[in-house]
Amino acid sequence: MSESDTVLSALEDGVLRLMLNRPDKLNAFNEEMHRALRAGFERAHSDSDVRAVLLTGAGRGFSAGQDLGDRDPRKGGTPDLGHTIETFYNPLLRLIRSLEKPVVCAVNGVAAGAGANIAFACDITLAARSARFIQAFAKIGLVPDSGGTWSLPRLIGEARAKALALTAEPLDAETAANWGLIWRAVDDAALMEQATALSARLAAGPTKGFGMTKRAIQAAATNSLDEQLNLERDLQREAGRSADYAEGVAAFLEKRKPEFKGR
Ligand code: T3D
Repeated sequence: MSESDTVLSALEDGVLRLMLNRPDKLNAFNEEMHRALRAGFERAHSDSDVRAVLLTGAGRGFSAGQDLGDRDPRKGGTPDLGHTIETFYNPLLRLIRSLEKPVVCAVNGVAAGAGANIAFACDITLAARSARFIQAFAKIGLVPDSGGTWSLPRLIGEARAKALALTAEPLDAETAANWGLIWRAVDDAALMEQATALSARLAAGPTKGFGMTKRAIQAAATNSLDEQLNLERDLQREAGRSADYAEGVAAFLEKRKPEFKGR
């Protein structure tokens, strides 16, 4: 368990499970939850026993984004939202994207505002069939954050990105999967079992190779083909020197299951 109850954290079989835990607020982010989630991802970076992360939410929602109770304009003053973005959301997004270990996201219910875009930033996102994704920013006069204006057009194209962002219409999980925003929509009752099995499988895999694969795919967003080919050469050179590569090939030749150590 982490120090804060707002994110429940547990490490099992190489999987660090991080569960957003403010269910009465649909896991909306207050400062404590921001800090606890960041601590979870910082641990994932530094702890070699962590070989995959599973992010999910407690209760009927995944996350409703920023806690608007902390933004009540009737209490006076004008908030500096750029400060929150700089202090919390941007570092979180960078931690998720730069983690050289797989991040699985199990969207157990509604994902709105930053909650939706955090789910889209994870490496493999599964969603319960009943879940919905909402770019709720438009309803309160804000701009999509947490990488939404970057990930949405890349994943689904400008036309769909703009329509989702400007209308804030909910998108069901099945359509999100068909459009390529997430990997798969699964039956509600099967979500956690499938997400846990997938995370465990990834945690038992060649972590170094996974990390470099993630880095390469992300780099393709800004690289030319030549730059990408050179990157693949360099990463393959590094992967070829890993203990997991030697184990993978030996296991193939010996017709047995490989035992990857993540090195
Ligand atoms: O501010 C900054 O730092 C900048 C960063 C911004 C990032 C953002 O994420 S901005 C977007 C903020 N989020 C929203 O605008 C979404 C607000 N919520 C909703 O629109 C709806 O709750 C949902 C569509 C997500 C779900 O609707 P529904 O009908 O299933 O549930 P509900 O009844 O609206 O919510 C259940 C409870 O959760 C309710 O509390 P109550 O009445 O039972 O005591 C509701 O107030 C609370 N809740 C839901 N979302 C938030 C929230 N409380 C605080 N903040 C929320 N974002």
